[in-house]
Amino acid sequence: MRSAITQLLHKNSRLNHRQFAVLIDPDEVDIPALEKLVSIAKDGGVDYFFVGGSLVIGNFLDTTIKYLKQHTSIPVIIFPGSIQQVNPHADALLFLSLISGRNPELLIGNHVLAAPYVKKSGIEAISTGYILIDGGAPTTVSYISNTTPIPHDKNEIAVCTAMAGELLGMQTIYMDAGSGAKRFISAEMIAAVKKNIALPLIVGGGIKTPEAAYELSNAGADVIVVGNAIEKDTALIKEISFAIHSVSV
Ligand code: 1GP
Repeated sequence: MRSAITQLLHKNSRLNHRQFAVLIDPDEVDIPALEKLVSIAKDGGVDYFFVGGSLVIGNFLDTTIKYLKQHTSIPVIIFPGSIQQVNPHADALLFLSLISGRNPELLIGNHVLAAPYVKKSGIEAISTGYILIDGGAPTTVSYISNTTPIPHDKNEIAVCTAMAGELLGMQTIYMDAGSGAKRFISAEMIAAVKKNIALPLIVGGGIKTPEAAYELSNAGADVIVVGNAIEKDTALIKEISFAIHSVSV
């Protein structure tokens, strides 16, 4: 099983090199939009493309992944909302277990169904403890997953959940307020989680400005994920990337 991206995440986390992932929802792009994204992302020093979503309706996922692979050397990582989003052309796949929830299908059920396809495809699977945090309003992911996010101010629940993920052998933790969240995860919660685990920490949901990206990177997020805000304004890529990469710890 390949492990290049997992190793890269761990190395950058050890070295305190903050990283930036642009999340692409395949339902929201076409070829001209991808062309523009790729050209700005190359200039802007984007570290990863995440591709996927809780609900992907169209059939542009495969084209999106292939386009990104053909036109950039930026690693493409699938952030799957369902088994249907497993695709062998990406560099890696976040093999997510929704550990903040108590829905057995998203803790282990879907994984059993996906495992043979993932193994057969040879894609790098990054075991990821996925933790949903309340972002001020129900999001697609909280509705679709049928789980209750951890309350915004309950840092200790987030810390214990992340520690459990680490003890279970997961390779990274992804704390998410959900796409389009009204408020992003607090810097205090991120700092508390970071202090208690030695895994790369991915953070996303509702991050719309370079200031927010800086604050959360500075608090300990190894990878900042931005989707919605960039869909609305691609030019934000450069400013957010600059903010994240200017954090020195
Ligand atoms: C959602 O973490 C991602 O799962 C990104 O969220 O679209 O709000 O940036 P946004």
